[in-house]
Amino acid sequence: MSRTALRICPLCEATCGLTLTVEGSRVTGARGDREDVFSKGFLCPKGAAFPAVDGDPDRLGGPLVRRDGELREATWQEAFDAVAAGLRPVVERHGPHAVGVVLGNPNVHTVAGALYPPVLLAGLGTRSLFTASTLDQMPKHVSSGLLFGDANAIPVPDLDRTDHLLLIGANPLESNGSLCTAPDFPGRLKALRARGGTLTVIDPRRTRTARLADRHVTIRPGADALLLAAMAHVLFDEDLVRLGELAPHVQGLDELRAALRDFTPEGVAAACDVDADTVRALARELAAAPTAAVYGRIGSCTVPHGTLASWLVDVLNILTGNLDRPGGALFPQAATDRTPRPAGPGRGFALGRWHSRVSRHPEAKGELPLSALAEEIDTATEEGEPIRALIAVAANPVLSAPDGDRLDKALDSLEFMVSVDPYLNETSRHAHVVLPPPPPSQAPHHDFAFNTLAVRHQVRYNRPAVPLAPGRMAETEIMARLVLAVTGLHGADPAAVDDTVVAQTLGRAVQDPHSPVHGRDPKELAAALTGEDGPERRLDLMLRLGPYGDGFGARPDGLTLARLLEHPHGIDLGPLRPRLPQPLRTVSGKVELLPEPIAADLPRLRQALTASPAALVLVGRRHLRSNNSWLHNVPALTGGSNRCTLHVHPDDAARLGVRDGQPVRVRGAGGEVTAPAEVTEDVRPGVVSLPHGWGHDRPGTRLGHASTDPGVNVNQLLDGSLLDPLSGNAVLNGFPVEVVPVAEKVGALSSTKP
Ligand SMILES: Nc1nc2c(c(=O)[nH]1)N[C@H]1C(S)=C(S)[C@@H](COP(=O)(O)OP(=O)(O)OC[C@H]3O[C@@H](n4cnc5c(=O)[nH]c(N)nc54)[C@H](O)[C@@H]3O)O[C@H]1N2
Ligand SMILES: Nc1nc2c(c(=O)[nH]1)N[C@H]1C(S)=C(S)[C@@H](COP(=O)(O)OP(=O)(O)OC[C@H]3O[C@@H](n4cnc5c(=O)[nH]c(N)nc54)[C@H](O)[C@@H]3O)O[C@H]1N2
Ligand code: SF4
Ligand SMILES: [Mo]
Repeated sequence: MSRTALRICPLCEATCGLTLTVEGSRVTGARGDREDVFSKGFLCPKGAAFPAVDGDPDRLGGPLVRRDGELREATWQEAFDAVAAGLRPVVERHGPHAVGVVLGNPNVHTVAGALYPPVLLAGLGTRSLFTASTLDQMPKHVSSGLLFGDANAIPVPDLDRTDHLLLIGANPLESNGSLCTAPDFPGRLKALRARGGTLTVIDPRRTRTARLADRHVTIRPGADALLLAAMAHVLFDEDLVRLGELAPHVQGLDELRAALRDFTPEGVAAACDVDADTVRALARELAAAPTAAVYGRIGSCTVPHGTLASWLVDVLNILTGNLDRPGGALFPQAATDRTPRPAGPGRGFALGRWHSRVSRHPEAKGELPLSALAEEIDTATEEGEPIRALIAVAANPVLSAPDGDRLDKALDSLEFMVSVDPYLNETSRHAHVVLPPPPPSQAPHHDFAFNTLAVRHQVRYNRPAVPLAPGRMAETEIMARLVLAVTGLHGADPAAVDDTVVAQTLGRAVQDPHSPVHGRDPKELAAALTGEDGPERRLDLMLRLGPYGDGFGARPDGLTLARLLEHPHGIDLGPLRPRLPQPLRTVSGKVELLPEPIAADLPRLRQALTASPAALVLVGRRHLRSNNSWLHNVPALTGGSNRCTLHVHPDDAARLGVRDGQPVRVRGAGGEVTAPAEVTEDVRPGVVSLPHGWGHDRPGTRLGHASTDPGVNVNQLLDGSLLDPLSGNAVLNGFPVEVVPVAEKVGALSSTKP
C-alpha cells in the first residue's frame, strides 16, 4: 500500500515542496508539489533523488561511541553518557572557550539547526564558534550590519518584478540560488527575459546562467569590488545618482562620493580585465532601468575584498534608488521574525568584540573564521586555552574548509569530539561519539532561515512524512539532550529545554510595550500554545508573536501553528513590500553609506588597482546534482558531468602542455592535488576551476559509493591564511595556483599530498 506525503526539500535554498510516495516506512518516489504555494510543482534532479538520499544504506542507523580506539554501535543512553562525561570535565577544567562549536550548512535546512544551536551556545557560553558562514556569506552579514545595523537584514532581489538583474558571482542554474530563496530560479530568470527585462552576469566562467544573459562580463576573479566601485564612481560622475524615496533614510552620500573618487573605469580596467567602456555601460544600464537589482553571491563573497564587494552591491542598489522598492532589492519579512519594532535608532553593529587566540582574527557576528579552527586547536599561546573539545553539528570542515590535512591532525588531538551527523565521513570519523539524526523523511520541516531570504512571503510547515523508525531519535531531541549534557543537566527531561526557551521568550514579550502580548500572563500564554512536542510549540510561539501572527488573540485572524497545519501546501503572504526605515538598527537610525570599518578597508582595495595579477588562479564551481561535501554517496547524483575535473582554458592548456583528460598536478600554498584536466572554453584564460566537497579517500569513513570515485579536496590547496579581513571569510576563489601536467601511466600519483 502506498500513500503520499508532503515534504519541503532540504537539499538547497530553493525550498521546493515535494510530494513523496511512501510505501510502508520507505520513500519510493518524489515529484514537485503542484499545489505548493511557492514552488508550484518545480523540482530539480536533486529533489527527484530525495528517495535515494533519504534511503542511503550508508546512513548511520544509531549512535557510535569510541571504545578502545574504535567507533562502535551503542545505545542512545550510552552515547549521551559519553558526551556528558567527555564535555563537562573540559568545561569545568578549562572553561567554556575550550569547547569549540562547529555548525555546518545543513543546520540552515533543519528545524533542529534553527532552534537548538542558539540555546547550546547560550548555555555553554563559548566564544569558540565556527560556522559555514565564514566559508560563505559572512561578508554580506558584515556589510548589512554596517549599512543597516542588522547583520541579518539582507536585501533580496525582487526576481519576479525587476526589469534588470545584475548577477555577480552566482550561478543559480546550478545552485538554484542562495541568499535569494526562489524555487525555479531558472524559470524566473527566463520569465524576466520574456517580459522584456535584462540579465547581466559577471563571472569568470561561462556558466549555464551566463549563457542565459544579455551581457556576460568575464571578470578577473577577485576584482569585483573594483568593478563595482568604478560603477558607483560613474553614477556620481555622470550625475546618475537617484536616491528617490530612500533620500530621507540615507546618510553619508558626499563622503561616499569622495571615497570612491579614485576608482575610475580606466583605473580599474586592467585589474578587472574589463574595459572602461563596459564598466560605464554597466553603470548606465543599471541607472536607466525602470527598476533593477544588483545581487552578488559566492564569487563576490569568498574573495579578499568580500565585504567591500558585498557592501558595494547594496551601495549600487541604493544609489539607483532600487533598495526597498518593488522590482529592486527588498528586505523580506518572515512569519517567524520577531515582532517588528517601531523605526528608530538602534545599537548598531559591532565587529571585533573579541579575537581569535592565535592569529588575532576579529569575531564577526559572534563567530571566528572557520579557516582558523585548526590553529585554535593545535597551537598553544599565552592568550588562553586552546580548544580541547569540539561539538560539530552537520559540518564537514575537513573537506569544506581550508587545509583539511592540518584539521585532520588537529581533530585527532582533541580530548573529546562529538559529531551530530548522519554519516561517518571525513570529519565525523574523528569523533568520540557520533549522534546520527534520522533521514529527512522522518523529520519535520520549516524554513526558519530561508523565509527571511525569500522572493515572496509565504509560510509552510511539514510534519514528518514517515514516523520515527524504532531506535531513531529526532534531531531536535538529540540537540536538546546535547544542550543538557554540556550544561551539566545530563539526564534531565529534554522537554525542559523547550519549556525554558518558551518561558524566557514570553517573559520578555510581556514586558515589551510593542509586543501584542504586553502585560499579559506568560504562564497563561504558554498554556495556550499548541503543537505535539516542544519544537512545534516553539514554532507556534514564533508564528503567533511574529509579524503575521494572531498575537495570542490580539489579531484573531492571524497566523498560528493550527492555522498553518490546515494549509499543508502553505500559505501565501504576498509579494515583498517596502519596509524602510523599520528594519534599520544603526545608531543614526539611517542607512550609513560609508561606515568607518569600510572606509578603513578602502586603502587595501586601492592597492589592488596596481597589484600585478597572478598568472593562474583557481575558482570553484557547483554542479546541479551536487551539494557541498555530502551527496557524492548517492549514485543517482554522481557520474556524467558531475566530476572532479580541473577546467582549463585551451590557451592555458596549450601554454602548459596539458591535454584534455590528462592528469594534472595543481599546487597551492596549502598543498597539491592531482585531477584530470578538462579543456574547455567555459573558463576564461588565466583561470582554472575545480569543484569543492570531493576527496573521499580518507580511511575510517563509511561512504561506500563516494569512495569509489573520491575526487580530490580543492581546499587542500589553501593554507587557511587567506581571508577577507573584515569578515574572516575564507578566500576560496581567485587564489594563485600552479598547474603542471603529470606524466601519464603513473597511477601512483593519482592523489598526492605533501
Ligand atoms: N573551495 C570551496 N570550498 C567551499 C565552498 C566553495 O564554494 N568552494 N563552499 C562553501 C560553502 S558556501 C559552504 S555552505 C560549505 C558547506 O560545508 P559544510 O558546512 O561542511 O556542509 P555540507 O558539506 O553541506 O554538509 C556537512 C555535513 O552535514 C551532514 N548532514 C546532512 N544532512 C544533515 C542533517 O539533516 N542533520 C545533520 N546533523 N547533519 C546533516 C552531512 O553528512 C555532512 O557531513 O562549504 C564551503 N566550502
Ligand atoms: N547543486 C548545488 N546547489 C547548491 C550547492 C551545491 O553544492 N550544489 N551549494 C549550496 C550552497 S551552500 C551555496 S552557498 C549556494 C551557492 O550558490 P552560488 O553562489 O550561485 O553558487 P556557485 O556555483 O558557487 O557560483 C559562484 C560563481 O562565482 C563565480 N566566481 C568565482 N570567483 C569569482 C569572482 O571573483 N568574481 C565573480 N564575479 N565570480 C566569481 C564562479 O565561477 C561561480 O560560477 O549554492 C547552494 N546550492
Ligand atoms: S531546487 Fe533545491 S529545493 Fe528544489 S528540488 Fe532541487 S534541491 Fe530541492
Ligand atoms: Mo553555502
